[in-house]
Amino acid sequence: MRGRVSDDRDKVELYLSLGSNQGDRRKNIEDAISLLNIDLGTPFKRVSSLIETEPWGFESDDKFINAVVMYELELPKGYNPEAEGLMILEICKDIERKLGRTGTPQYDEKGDRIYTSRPIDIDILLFGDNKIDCEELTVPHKLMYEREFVMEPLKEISSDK
Ligand code: PH2
Ligand code: MG
Ligand code: MG
Repeated sequence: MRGRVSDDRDKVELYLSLGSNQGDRRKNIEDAISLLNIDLGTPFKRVSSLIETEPWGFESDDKFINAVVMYELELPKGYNPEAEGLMILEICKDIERKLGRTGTPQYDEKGDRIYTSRPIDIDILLFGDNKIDCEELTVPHKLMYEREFVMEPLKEISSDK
């Protein structure tokens, strides 16, 4: 029995970005984390400071509150990263809907995303060392390195220092 749990399971760090620029922004972030704790089946391991940021990539008078949260997931050795990543994505989308996010993503004629204000956005930044590139999900997040509102809180709590 010795070390049974750690022998057949991998610890995987999951970093999520949280952003809100509508409604009670702090409460939206806190509620999202509470729901993630439940749906991911474990309390978060680390959370960054909540920072106020200017909208990036679109114009709005409504500033964001942004944060990054880290979960340490225990997954079976040999787990399928894409399948697991898509399950996590579904959890994030479900919580976004629960907290009042509506509508589907819109794109301009060049195929770039048109951003709009939202009560909550939850994005997967990093999922261990996994690289995922499928229609629904790209990990590491494609634009994270260009976004200060992601990198500043990520650096604050990163294990990779
Ligand atoms: N999210 C975006 C686009 N622009 N700007 C800020 N400041 N914070 C965000 O979370 C954010 C953004 C797309 O998801
Ligand atoms: Mg986003
Ligand atoms: Mg998103």
